[in-house]
Amino acid sequence: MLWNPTVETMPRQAILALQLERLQQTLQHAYKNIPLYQQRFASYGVSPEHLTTLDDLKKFPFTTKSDLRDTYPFGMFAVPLQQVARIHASSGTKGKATVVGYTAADLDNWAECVARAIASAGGKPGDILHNAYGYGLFTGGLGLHAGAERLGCTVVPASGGFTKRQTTLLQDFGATGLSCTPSYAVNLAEALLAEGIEPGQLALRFGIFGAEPWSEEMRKRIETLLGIDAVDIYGLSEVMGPGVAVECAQEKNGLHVWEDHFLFEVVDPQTGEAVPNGTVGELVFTSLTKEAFPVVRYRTGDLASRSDEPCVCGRTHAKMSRIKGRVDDMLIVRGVNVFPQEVEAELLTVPELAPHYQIVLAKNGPLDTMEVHAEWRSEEDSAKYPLDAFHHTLQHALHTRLQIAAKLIIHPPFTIARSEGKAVRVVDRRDL
Ligand code: DLL
Repeated sequence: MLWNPTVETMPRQAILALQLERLQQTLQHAYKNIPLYQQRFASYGVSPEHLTTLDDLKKFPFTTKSDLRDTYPFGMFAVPLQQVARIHASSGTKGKATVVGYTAADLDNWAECVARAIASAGGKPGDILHNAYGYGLFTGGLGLHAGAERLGCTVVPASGGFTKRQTTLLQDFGATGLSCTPSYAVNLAEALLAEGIEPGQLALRFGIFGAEPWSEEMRKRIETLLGIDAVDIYGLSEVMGPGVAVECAQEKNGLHVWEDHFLFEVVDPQTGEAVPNGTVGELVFTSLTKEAFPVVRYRTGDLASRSDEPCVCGRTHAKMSRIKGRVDDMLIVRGVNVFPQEVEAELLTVPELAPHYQIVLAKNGPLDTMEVHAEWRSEEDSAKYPLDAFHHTLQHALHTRLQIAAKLIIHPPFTIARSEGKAVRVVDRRDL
């Protein structure tokens, strides 16, 4: 179902015209009200008048996470604090939180984007959405909440954690949709199975999962475990929160970016130059309607490619691929680039392994060591295999895929720590 058919199927030419108009307004607004943009534009010798085509955006400087940290907490707000209706923050792993603000109109647009996203995932008015994204400074909980209400769903604001209570609520309230991180979806599915609840016994029909990277293999696992359609939703606090982009349940192949609110570029992370469609690079976003916290060419650190191919669902908004990894979570192990999702994809080709894993990096003298910790799905599965041969085969497959040798350790069921929000996939002890 399309929540806003007029906008979601707008002809490309109309989208581009709308983007140009809104981009000009955004640049003016940011330039006038945020000292960092004034200084930065000046040092590049540009001002908002220099933008007469969408392509002119390339003349403008990038904004980075460190710009947001340097102006902590409210230095990037473009309206007086009295007009800021809500604040969110992302904790980040390094240093200070990134603080973002929303006016009432921003919150309204956000709810619209998320309503479109839930509809794209297969939700409709009257659905019961069990929302297990964390509520609080994290944008996941309140973001999905407002969008679901806008769509006309009944929202169960479960938030993260207290898994036993969640499984009870899922059964008793008859949720038809589930929103949480993919790793928590697996956690919930296992908890349900442990209580003897099989997929299909619940009323669940669709899930809308994001906030962390996940692979196609993980999607298949979740769909089987819960008997649902699992759809990828993307977003980040700096740009808005969840709902910047979403897959459609029809294709499940790439995420439509709501281009009436966001303009996206894909650039080479090293040079900052645009890469061709289909080539993976760093996603860069410019907001087009935000009042409190406009961002111009914000470098997300997320790696994906772009596609302008028409989609069977009828939506005309361009697509980004699923996130392939982050510029900064690409592990460099003994000089080789390793993406945690590659490890996930290889492990999950083995049905007897649970969808939980952790990569541990350490030092042996000057040399990096890499361990991959995996887990059997059940005691019976672990008993099925002649351990040495299995180990050897899988370790070899990992080596071939990653181009680096890793020590594989397979643990008994339920030994790897379960996530309640964003999963911790990598433990890097090399600095210790
Ligand atoms: O994670 C917003 C969100 C909430 C998105 C709920 C989807 C669902 P932050 O905490 O600011 O915001 O983290 C943003 O999470 O830059 C990506 O690296 C990662 N991320 C978000 N969605 C996806 C996804 C929320 N679908 C950071 N696939 C982003 C892969 C994702 N990574």
